[in-house]
Amino acid sequence: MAFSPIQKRSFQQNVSLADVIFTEDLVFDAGARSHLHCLKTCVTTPCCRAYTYTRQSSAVRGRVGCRGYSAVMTPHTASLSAPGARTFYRPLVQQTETKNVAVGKTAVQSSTYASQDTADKAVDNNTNTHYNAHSCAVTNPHSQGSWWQVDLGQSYDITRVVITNRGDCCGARLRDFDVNVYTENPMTTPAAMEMLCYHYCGSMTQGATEELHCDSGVVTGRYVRLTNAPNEYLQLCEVQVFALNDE
Ligand SMILES: [Ca+2]
Repeated sequence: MAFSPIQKRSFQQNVSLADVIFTEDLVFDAGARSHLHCLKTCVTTPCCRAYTYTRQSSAVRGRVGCRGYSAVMTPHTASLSAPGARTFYRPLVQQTETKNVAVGKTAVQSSTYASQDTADKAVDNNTNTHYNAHSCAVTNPHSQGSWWQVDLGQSYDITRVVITNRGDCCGARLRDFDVNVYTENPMTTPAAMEMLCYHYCGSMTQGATEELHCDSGVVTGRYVRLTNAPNEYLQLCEVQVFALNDE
């Protein structure tokens, strides 16, 4: 895999651990000949979004080497830095926008499990995670992966998507999903170009709300589609979309 300066710049040193919280999901734990080698290992390893690199000279008791993590911004604390380790993470852009541009917009999904589980329930500005609250969009399973899609009504420079998973049951069904962005509606334009904002690795915690920051920093488009792992129900109690041009 070619390694470009852009990829190198897509990581920045984590100068304040308070600003960025990681899950404990370790993607790899390996030796590294150099910082660049460690960076390359993360860039070329699926799901690696952060890494720590510890040089021989600065290691105290922690392992010398390179660890990669699947990083998400979640409001719980975790400490993954060994003494002497430097931590690097994506994304580069510090995101402060606060307006959810998806709320109330037109949503559709691949199928609807029960009559009240319609796609619009994921943009109804209600993050209640109990199925019986009737504020979750739920599909049937699909061999190609069930999907849910929102039309934002105009093009936005999307930076992150915030997903709320079902809380009363079956949270592990939401797993290994893609969040893609399109400029054209993929329902009416099958050849519409798909731009990946985020691939979620593993299952999301039941009842959790997680912020998924687009790997490339910003993805510009009008349609946001979430496609779940094949043969799973898709259960989304809320999907919030944040963008730079959210006026
Ligand atoms: Ca909802």
